[in-house]
Amino acid sequence: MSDEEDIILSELPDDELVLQMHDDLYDGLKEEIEEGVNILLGRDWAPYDVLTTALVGGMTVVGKDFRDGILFVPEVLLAANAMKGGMAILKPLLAATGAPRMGTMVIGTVKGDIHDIGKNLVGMMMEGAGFEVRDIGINNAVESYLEALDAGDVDILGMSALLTTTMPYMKVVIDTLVEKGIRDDYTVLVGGAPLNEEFGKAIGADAYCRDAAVAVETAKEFMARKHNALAAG
Ligand code: B12
Repeated sequence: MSDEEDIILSELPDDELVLQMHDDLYDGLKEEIEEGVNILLGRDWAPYDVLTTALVGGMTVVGKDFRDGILFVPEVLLAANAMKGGMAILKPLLAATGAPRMGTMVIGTVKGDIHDIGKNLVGMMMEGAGFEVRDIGINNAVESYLEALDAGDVDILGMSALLTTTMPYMKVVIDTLVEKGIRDDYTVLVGGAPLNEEFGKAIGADAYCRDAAVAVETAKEFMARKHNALAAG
């Protein structure tokens, strides 16, 4: 039996528990991640801190080793699955802030891209901030974005891309909105690890957001501007 199996998560102090959770995420141990999340919550950690420190922090390590060829797709899938287990516990807590309704966001990952953890996280945080979130999933062609926007009452369009090969597709979607004369009906927010502010500007998005917290702040700012503009007539 390895030392690893002797570790009792609930007996670790916070900082060691977080490091252990990074290891467990790396190893794709979903049950351990769920247990760790519950322990931290039981120790009065804010759900957002559990999310960023224990889960996103762990995924950063996974990302590095994936990039360097130390981890491969099957392992990363397991890590993603463990991460989702933890996120499922946090989701209702992040959404239950009782914030007033802020607006509606359609969010989806672009065509050719199946990464959804970041998108899901943004959706969770937006819900927590009082937005209605319509998540249209992964691998979205321009038609499915249009369909979701057509459903009505949408303020914000959020697009996610994690691959340098799929991020240009965001421009295809925005250009289509322009062609149809509906671009200005929406605030377009874009995000994903390979993007940056310059790219966001170049494709005609309203803003690039580096993480879910920035997404919430940016969305709130744009909603406030919209309300002010409406109030000014
Ligand atoms: C997990 C993962 C996978 C999982 C995805 C599981 C899932 N359900 O999502 C699996 C194993 C399936 C996978 C597959 C592949 N992957 Co991958 N993957 C990753 C990894 C390790 C982590 C991504 C992640 O979840 N991060 C954690 C979240 C929380 O962060 P995030 O996504 O960046 O999101 C935050 C912000 O970006 C922002 N944000 C994100 N979206 C949005 C949207 C809006 C509207 C806003 C406002 C903000 C926002 O807010 C989020 C929260 O804070 C990254 C490494 C990395 N550094 O990103 C590689 C990475 C993205 N993958 C990569 C590659 C190459 C692939 C594959 C092509 C591998 C292969 N050979 O098959 C395939 C592609 C499949 C496809 N067609 O999409 C490369 C991309 C390289 C590039 N330059 O394009 C990366 C960078 C790894 C690397 N360095 O090589 N991958």
